[in-house]
Amino acid sequence: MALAGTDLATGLRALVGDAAVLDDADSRERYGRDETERGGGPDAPFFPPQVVVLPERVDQVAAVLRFASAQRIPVTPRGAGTGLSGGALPVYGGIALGLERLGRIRSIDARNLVVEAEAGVITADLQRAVEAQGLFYPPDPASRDSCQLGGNLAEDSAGPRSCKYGTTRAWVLGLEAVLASGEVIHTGGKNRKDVAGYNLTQLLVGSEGTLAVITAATLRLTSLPAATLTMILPFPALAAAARAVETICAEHDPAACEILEAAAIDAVGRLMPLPPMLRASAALLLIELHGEHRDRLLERAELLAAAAAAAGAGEAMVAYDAAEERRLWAIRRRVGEAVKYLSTYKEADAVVPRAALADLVLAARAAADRHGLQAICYGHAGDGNLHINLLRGDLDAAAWHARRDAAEGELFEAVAALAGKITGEHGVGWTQRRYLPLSVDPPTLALMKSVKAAFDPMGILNPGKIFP
Ligand code: LAC
Ligand code: ZN
Repeated sequence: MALAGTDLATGLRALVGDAAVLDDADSRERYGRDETERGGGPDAPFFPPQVVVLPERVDQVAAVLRFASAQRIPVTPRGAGTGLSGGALPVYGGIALGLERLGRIRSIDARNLVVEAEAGVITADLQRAVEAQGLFYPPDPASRDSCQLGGNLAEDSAGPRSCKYGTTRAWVLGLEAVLASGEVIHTGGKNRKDVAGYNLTQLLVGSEGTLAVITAATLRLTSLPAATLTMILPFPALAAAARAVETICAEHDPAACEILEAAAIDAVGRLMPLPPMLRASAALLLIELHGEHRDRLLERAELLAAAAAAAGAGEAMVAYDAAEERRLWAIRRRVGEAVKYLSTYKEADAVVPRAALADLVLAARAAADRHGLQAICYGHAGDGNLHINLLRGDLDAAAWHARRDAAEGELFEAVAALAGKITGEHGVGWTQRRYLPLSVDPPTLALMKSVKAAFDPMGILNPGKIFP
């Protein structure tokens, strides 16, 4: 039996103190949204929790979960709220459990190339802290200046550099997490090898806050690349750019290989000035190379440009210094935000085996065209992962919903036919649940549900997510 708002807040204040519990209208409003389809105003999903709890310590997280279990109250864990699939939305109300105050980097162990950090650490802060010691934590979601480690772990977030270095999960050696019952568990550790029991670490990564609340992680590091090179290859069409990716990745091992179509770049052009050459072509690949010496990378860039030219690319542009590199990457990172300013939109985060990327591009375009919608495509070409944004434009609500659902459904059918998945890095969350059966067969889905029941028998943790 769920408690009413005030009783709930009073009970929680007795456990974790007044300062950690917010139930004023502003806070409930703020924690009732994330970045999912935001910018679209009234269309953006909004589910205010009854109460917001911001613990500072793991024992407080445990106390909140023990209480929520006893009272059968839904708990929605949350990082910075930068998610794009509604994972942090408290769709059944209850408690929004923000981990933002668990913000300590507990240790940087340079001898073992490991960092231990709490869920609320901002990803870019973690990167800067290890980089100050010549070390490197590669995962780089577009939102890295504001998103938090706990959210990255819950969603298995990725970004451009996962092309070479893998997604967040590739860097996780161990976790501290709190179960729905309030028990604190520790999985993995600092060891590079560990087959002592099931790999619960990797089960929790990407579980979208439905199995346990991650409070801290032990992360693997590597050494900072000595040299980097960023280059742009213009193409006459998006599919042509997509077709060039296979060879580039097979032969040149880029750290990042991103694809952008002109409409994505134009959207950013409304927020900031752009170099003219970025506006001149229908599509671009933005590529980053990592290595030991700049000279070697320049030689590699020449080979890469020649291979791309054979696949239809125009003249390549290489960023001449670090400031220019940062500028190009800032443009890329702002695409998601820029699309939000254009129109209400729905984003599909489709991923296919890399060699099928051009087919995915064509399928996305065809699905949008069939239903008279504009689609803006960009994303992580090297991972076969495309962000397909369907825009509402000036359609009325009924037409928009009908066309959006039809186009999206056809797109995901095509993705399944290409042996792809409905989401590569944004998560199933709340917005993509109905499509999960296109990516997971019935016995596998049934097993996932029993895993959920084993971790969270009462279903209090982030209910309403992942499963159709
Ligand atoms: C990006 C986010 C939207 O790649 O995933 O920009
Ligand atoms: Zn992305």
